[in-house]
Amino acid sequence: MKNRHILPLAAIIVVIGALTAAGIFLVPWLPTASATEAHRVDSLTWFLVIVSGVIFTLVTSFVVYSMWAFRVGDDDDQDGPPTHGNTQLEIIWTVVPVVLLAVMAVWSVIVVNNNEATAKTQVHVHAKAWQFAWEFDYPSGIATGDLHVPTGTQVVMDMNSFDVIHGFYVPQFRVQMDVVPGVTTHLTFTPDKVGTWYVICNELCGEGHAQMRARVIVQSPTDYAAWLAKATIQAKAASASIGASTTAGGHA
Ligand SMILES: [Cu+2]
Repeated sequence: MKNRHILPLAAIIVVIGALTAAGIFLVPWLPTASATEAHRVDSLTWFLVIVSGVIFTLVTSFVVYSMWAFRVGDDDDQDGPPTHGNTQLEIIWTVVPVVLLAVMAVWSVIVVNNNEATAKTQVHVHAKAWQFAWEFDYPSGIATGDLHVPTGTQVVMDMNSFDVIHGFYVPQFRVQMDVVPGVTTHLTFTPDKVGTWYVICNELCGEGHAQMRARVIVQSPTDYAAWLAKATIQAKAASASIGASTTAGGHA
C-alpha cells in the first residue's frame, strides 16, 4: 500500500532537487571573495544555502506529490478523515531544526571571533564619511579618495562620519560596519587578491546615497609600499606648499 508512493515521490524529489541545485550552483550569486574573512563567511553562507535547498526540495516535493496523489473529485464536498498527531514525526521535525540552528549559531560566533581577531601587523586607515563621499587618511599624511590596501596584511579601518549614519561595505570582502557621527567605529579585513573593488555605502544616507562609492585598490605588498612612499612624498610637498603660501600671504 505504502510502496506505490515511493517511486513517483522519488522522481519528483529528483526533478525538484535538480532544479533547486541548478538555481543554487549555476547562478553566480556572489562577487569574487577577496579577503580571508570572505572565505569564512562564504563557508557558512553555503552551508546555510545548501541545507535550505535540501529542506526546500523535500517539503516542495511532498506538497506537489500530495496535491496530485490525494486529490478528490470536483463534486466531493466531504471533510477529510480526522488525523491524530504523529509523535515520531513531531520529534524529528523539532530535533532536526534545533540541531541545525545550534550548528549555525556556534559556527557564526566562531566566524565573527576569527574575523575580528587582532593580527600582529596591521595597516591603520582613517575613513571619513560624509554626504556623499569617502576620504581615506593614512598615518603618513596621505588623504585620498581611493582606498589603497596591500594583500596579506590585516587592514583596520577607523571610521568617522561628519553628518549622518553611513555604512562601509566592500562586497568582495563580505564585511561591513556602520559609520556613525560622534563615535569611532572599526572594521578589520585582510585582502588576499589583487584587484580594484568598490566601497559601497550601505546605510541609506540621503539623495546621493546610491553614488556614495569609492575605489578600493588592493595591491601586492611591494606595489603598495611603492605607492605609499610616493604618495607620502606628494602629501608632504603639498602640505609644505600650502604652508609656504599661507606664510607668504601673511607677510604681504
Ligand atoms: Cu552614505
